[in-house]
Amino acid sequence: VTGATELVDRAAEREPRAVARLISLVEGGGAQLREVMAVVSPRTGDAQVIGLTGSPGVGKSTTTSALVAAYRARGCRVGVVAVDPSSPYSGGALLGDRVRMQDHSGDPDVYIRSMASRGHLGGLSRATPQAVRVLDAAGFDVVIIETVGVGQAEVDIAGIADTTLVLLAPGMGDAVQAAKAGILEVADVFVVNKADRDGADAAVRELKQMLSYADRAPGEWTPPIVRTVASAGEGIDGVVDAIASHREWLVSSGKLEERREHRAAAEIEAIALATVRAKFGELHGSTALAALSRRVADGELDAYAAADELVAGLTPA
Ligand SMILES: Nc1nc2c(ncn2[C@@H]2O[C@H](COP(=O)(O)OP(=O)(O)O)[C@@H](O)[C@H]2O)c(=O)[nH]1
Ligand SMILES: [Mg+2]
Repeated sequence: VTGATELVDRAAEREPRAVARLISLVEGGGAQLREVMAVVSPRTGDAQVIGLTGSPGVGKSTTTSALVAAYRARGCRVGVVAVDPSSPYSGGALLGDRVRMQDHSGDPDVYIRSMASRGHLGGLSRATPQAVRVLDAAGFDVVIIETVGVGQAEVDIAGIADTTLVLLAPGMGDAVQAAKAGILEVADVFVVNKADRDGADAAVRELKQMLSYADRAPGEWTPPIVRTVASAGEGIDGVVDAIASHREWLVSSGKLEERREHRAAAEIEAIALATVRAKFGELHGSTALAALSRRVADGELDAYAAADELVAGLTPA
């Protein structure tokens, strides 16, 4: 097996197969995951991570493709992680996505990866944060994560991305939905796509009104609303500008550091909890647990004290 360092070097030299291999390794979660992450982590921190979420059909994939083209035109290398069970970019489930993304196929400075989502309703893949780190370490200047906005997904993506775009389309009752789902809190930029359709003005008005209700402390970021016709590439420069403005605000306000520390904390917590859970799994049916269970059942020990004993026993040797 090729060493992690060599793979990361090759990925940075724009070898798509090395990038693919690294992401497969982190997705697989096997023994090499740790090795890869140890090599990858010190090389991260330069990529701008953009999250893109919204209901199915609002134009996320079309917008992603247009953004890839816009960033390529600015000389950036762009990685895309598409976490969308309903429309993988490859695998042939949706011809539309495949055709659009073919615009970028053969470009070594664009890497697109579909990942299966964790839940059946969408959301992020377990390995999404690691995949983003791999792309960052491989020298992609911009990493776009596309995910369907269902349930927890928006909140998850806001935890990973530096800038979160929420896409809406006229006539989908999306603004109301957005308010309900708490999307207003996670959106750094609103994109009203399909502005070629009736109802775009109404959607923008509705959004503006909702934003005006939110109390923002002085110096807080106010999400701009950008109109696009992603299928025609219209308004995409406006989205790029809005992302750049948000980025400037993140840096000048110190929020970028704060967000990245929150992200690291969430990542550590998830890994630590998974480790503890795995250790508990090993314990299940163990003699230690059996002995404690007997004492609790007999009323000799309370369950809290027993749990304390068990947790203390989990400390790695
Ligand atoms: N009229 C119109 N159609 C669009 C626009 N953007 C995307 N579409 C179409 O909307 C459909 C869904 O787009 P897609 O990007 O797959 O949406 P996703 O499910 O959010 O990823 C496709 O048929 C697109 O061609 C737009 O700005 N105007
Ligand atoms: Mg899509």
